[in-house]
Amino acid sequence: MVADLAHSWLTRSAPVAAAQAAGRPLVALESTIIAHGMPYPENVRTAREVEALIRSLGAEPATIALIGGRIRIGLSDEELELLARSGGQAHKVSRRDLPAVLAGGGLGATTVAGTMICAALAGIEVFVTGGIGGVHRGAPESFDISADLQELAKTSVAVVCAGAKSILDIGLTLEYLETHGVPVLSCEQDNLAAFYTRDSGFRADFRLDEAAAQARFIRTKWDLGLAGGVVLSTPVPEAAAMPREEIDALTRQALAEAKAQGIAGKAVTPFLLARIKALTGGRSLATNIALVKHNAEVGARLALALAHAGRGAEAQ
Ligand code: PSU
Ligand code: MN
Repeated sequence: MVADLAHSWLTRSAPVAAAQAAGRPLVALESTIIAHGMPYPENVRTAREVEALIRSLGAEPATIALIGGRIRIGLSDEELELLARSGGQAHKVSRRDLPAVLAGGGLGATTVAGTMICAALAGIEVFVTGGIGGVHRGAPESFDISADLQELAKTSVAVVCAGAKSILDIGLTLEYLETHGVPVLSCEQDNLAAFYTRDSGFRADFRLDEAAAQARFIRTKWDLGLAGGVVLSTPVPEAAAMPREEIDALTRQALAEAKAQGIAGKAVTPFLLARIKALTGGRSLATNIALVKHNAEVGARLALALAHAGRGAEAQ
């Protein structure tokens, strides 16, 4: 009953509905990265290129946002443009904000947590983003822990990302995920990626390079009734990665500025991203775009593999 009521809030685009009816693999995409994570016009260009990339690999992209009181699964070009031009005026929608923005009929850009909720409702198992939110540095004082982590604990969607940004406390983020039983998979390397840089210095829980192996892992978790997400980390391509010392120094500077200006709550992550972009003269944006595209490739392959991976022990 509850699920039926929830479904009454969903509107699928025609391509998404057709793909699902045909049993083709889908990949969900978030919209906070468009409205709050990147400036115009790079944001909309990246969104379109990521969608095209996923399509070229045989999966259907489904960018998710809240528009006019509906949860929209799959957006038109004009709708992507609307979000991209919102200049951060769109609401940043995490679990807490979903009912307010839906009931109010406003424009909502979904975070990792918000997108996971909507993807799960729509029956989409794979979701590609840039980097997940996490435990912020100084969280023992500020209590700033992204709602993304709680969502990973309970909502059964695989989240493909370039790890977590070094604006976060990656060690504490991994501790939190372990406590909540969220497996952290890595491909292409043993360690978790650190968004702008390839190596966080922390080992992921399991390294699985092949999409088929990733899909078997994920299918087995869900077969067992172990609800909740899986993180699949993959590093930014070498050529686009930023030097670690540089990004660490700029991160410290941006964090100090945020503190001095009293930036808090949901404004923290967009502020840090924008400051790091300014401090790197735009180079961090190029890195961000490259990593999202690479994540899209890994995510599309995973979606295809999951579509082929049967359920149950015999299927293995
Ligand atoms: N990572 C990025 N760009 C982003 C975000 C993460 O590279 O725009 C967004 C995601 O939507 C993520 C959110 O879910 O920031 C986390 O925000 P917070 O720390 O306020 O939970
Ligand atoms: Mn926060």
